[in-house]
Amino acid sequence: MPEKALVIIPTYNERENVPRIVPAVLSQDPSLEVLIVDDGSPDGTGQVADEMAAADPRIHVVHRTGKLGLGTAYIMGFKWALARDYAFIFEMDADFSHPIERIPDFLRAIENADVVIGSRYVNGLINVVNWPMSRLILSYSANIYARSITKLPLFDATAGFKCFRRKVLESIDLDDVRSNGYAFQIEMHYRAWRKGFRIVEIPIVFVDRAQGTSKMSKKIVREGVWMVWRLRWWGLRGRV
Ligand SMILES: Nc1nc2c(ncn2[C@@H]2O[C@H](COP(=O)(O)OP(=O)(O)OP(=O)(O)O)[C@@H](O)[C@H]2O)c(=O)[nH]1
Ligand SMILES: [Mg+2]
Repeated sequence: MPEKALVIIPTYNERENVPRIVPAVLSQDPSLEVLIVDDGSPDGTGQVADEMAAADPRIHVVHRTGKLGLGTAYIMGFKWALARDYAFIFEMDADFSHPIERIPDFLRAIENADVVIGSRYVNGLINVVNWPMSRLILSYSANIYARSITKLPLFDATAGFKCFRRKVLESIDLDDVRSNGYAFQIEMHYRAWRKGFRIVEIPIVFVDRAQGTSKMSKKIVREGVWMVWRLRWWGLRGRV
């Protein structure tokens, strides 16, 4: 039996995207399964996902009662995966920003790594398509800021398309992870790096969503601004 991989896709109002993205993911490799973590989307995404799961044993869904944030959605997904026999666990957005056809490259790279990150900014290149300049500047400067404060040796510290080897998630205290917005990505990278895991960045091209709406907010940015200081503090104290 080949080792199984789970692609976790958190959703909030992604009704147009879910029926297209899930089959696209599953077609990349027979070892793949999908877990949708839906936060009671008012547009009925959860129901659409349930119908798909009923028709295909490789599709799974968990529901939460309201919009509780991306970070806690992933934590729930990680715990779900660790309670089962998945060897590799992916994070991926539902909005086609992440190039699905690169999943086989992640599976190849993880053979010699513990975490594989799809990076938009490897070697100073900027591989982002269709973002307004303001959003690009925000993301790029957030990366420089996060790197300079935490010393995290990554080009794309806030990347959201990645694959973890199971042991990485097993070794992180998931109940201790604090951040919920895009700081969540920084925090997971930081914790994995501090534990000495092998982190590899592979270049990807990130494309802005075509369907549905963004959940980016000022609150998410604010959380990122102070969270990196907290991580640095934890690092100094040897807490993570
Ligand atoms: N379950 C759950 N999913 C969420 C939540 N917030 C965002 N998501 C999902 O997380 C993924 C990333 O969210 P996006 O809205 O694309 O956020 P973003 O990528 O920062 O913003 P965009 O620029 O619009 O792409 C998408 O699949 C969303 O549906 C949440 O609170 N709960
Ligand atoms: Mg997005």
